[in-house]
Formats: sequence, structure tokens, C-alpha cells
Amino acid sequence: MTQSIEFVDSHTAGEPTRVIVAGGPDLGFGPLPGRVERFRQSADGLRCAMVTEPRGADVLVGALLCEPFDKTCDAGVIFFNNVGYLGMCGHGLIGLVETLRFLGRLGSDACRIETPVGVVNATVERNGEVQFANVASYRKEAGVELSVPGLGKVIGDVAWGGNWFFLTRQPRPSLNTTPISELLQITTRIRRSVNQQGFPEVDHIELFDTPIDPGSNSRNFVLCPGLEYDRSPCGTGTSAKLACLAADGALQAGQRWVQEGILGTSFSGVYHWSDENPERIIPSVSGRAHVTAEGRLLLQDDDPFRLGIPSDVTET
Ligand code: PYC
Repeated sequence: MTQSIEFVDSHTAGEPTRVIVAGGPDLGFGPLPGRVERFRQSADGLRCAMVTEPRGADVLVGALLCEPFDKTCDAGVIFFNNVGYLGMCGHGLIGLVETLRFLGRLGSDACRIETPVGVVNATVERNGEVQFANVASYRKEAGVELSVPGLGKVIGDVAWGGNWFFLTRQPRPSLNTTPISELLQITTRIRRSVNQQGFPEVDHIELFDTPIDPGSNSRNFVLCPGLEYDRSPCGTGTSAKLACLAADGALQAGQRWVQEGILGTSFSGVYHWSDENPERIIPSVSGRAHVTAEGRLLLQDDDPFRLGIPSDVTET
């Protein structure tokens, strides 16, 4: 017996997404958070099979396309990676919309996508970019001081942008000259400390530096869960950054923020205050995705790596 899973791959500003369009796990119906739990409890091996080696790579983010529970939505999606599940994923959302466009499944240029953490509205722009209005985002705590082994005092903010982030203010290692391996070591240490020192929910760490492109406002490096870093400027990370800037009064509603990522690609962001909760913002983030492949993953019964090779996530 061979299980066949249909996929379309894309990258958004350099960061890959694999959309599972058919043959993925049957999670039944109901609200998306419950379906994520079923994925975790009864089909986690398939998550691994779909994104890790030998059919994928640790950097890959999976997007299981599913029927929405909210009937006002065009589609539902569950994002996952080499170690688990993501609430939202900005680059992945842009990749998903580009994939739906490529497949001819977008009825118009605008669509509503249900994620486990809320509904996201997206639009395909005339220049080919996808803009999405993210879930309400906010800063939970400002100026958190951590004591990090090997780094000393680290200061940053904890914020929600569809995932939980710690956004550092200090230190600010050069993102142009510091080797990626060192950036991974720094951010992994910070994550361990922020988790131990009051914020177990934080799974993304975001460092900042001055951008290379004078048209950008900032450059970032984002550690994702699973010891991989985001090749794009990170859509949920850009949303968390906008929430911190808004809370500081450093960026006004409607003012544009261009976030450059570690590869030099950028996302453009803007926000407005939420009508439902005046302390939260609704970030809109735009970026470009390109489809790179479509095909079928084959899982043969007698393949010792039918369910992939689980990632070694031992933190350094
Ligand atoms: O773009 O939000 C994002 C993201 C999260 C993890 C990887 N990319």
C-alpha cells in the first residue's frame, strides 16, 4: 500500500511553504483548534512525513488546506513545521493564497482564510503581492529583562502577532556580519531564558539591526520553533513588531513600516487600531510568493522512513 499526498510548494521572500491540497490526514470537522488537537494526537507522524527529511527539510512550513468551520471563509488552514503546529504563519498565508491563485481556486482577488487563531483577510494586489490583514496583535509586556547565560542582560518585549515573540532591544548583534550559526546560538539561549523566566509561551525570538536597503526601516533575524530561522522577514514577527511600535507611539496607524529579513527581502506593514479591542492592532502585511513545485508525496508501507526522520532539536 502506498499513501499519496498532493502538494504545491512555494516560497515567500525565500521562506518555503508546502500546501497539502489532498490526501492529508482526515481530521473530521469542527472548530480548527480542535482539529489541530486531533492532528497532534492521532496524525502527528504524518506531520513529520510531510515536512521533514527525506521528503522535506527542517526549514519547510506545512499548510494543511481544510474546509473552514466559519462559513464566511473561503478556506481553512493549519500550519505546521518540523516540530509541531503554528497558530498563524504570515509567509505561509501569502504562500497559500499564491498557491490557490496558481490552482485557479480563488474566486476573486480577495479571500478569507480561517486559521486556528482567527480569521485572516487576504488580497492579491496588482503587482502580484499578497496582502493579509492579520489577527489582532498586541504587546503583552515591555522591557522584560532577562539574565541569559553567556550573554548577560538581555532586554526585550513579549508580543503576540499570531505566534508568541520575544523582540530584543539589547543586544543588537550585527545581522550583516554575524554568522547564522552564531545568531542561532544567541537566539536559542534567549529563548531558553525567556521560557524559564516567566514566558513559557514564547517560541519565536526576533533580533533587529539597521537595514541594508535605505528604503527599509529595519532588518530582522527570527528563530522559529524547531531551531530553524525564517528566511523571510516573518509575517507574524512583523505583526508583533508593529504591535510594539504602536504601543510605544513610534509608528502611527496608517504609517508604513518596511521590514527587511535576513536574506534582504522585505515585507511591508501597516496597522490600524482594532474596533473590538482598542489596545490591540490589526496589522496588514504584504509580500510576494512564487510557486516552486507541485506533486505527490508517496509513503510506502514498507519504507522505514514512511513517517519521515524526526528532527534533532537538541538545543545548543
Ligand atoms: O511568516 O509568520 C511567519 C512565520 C512564522 C514561522 C515561519 N514564518
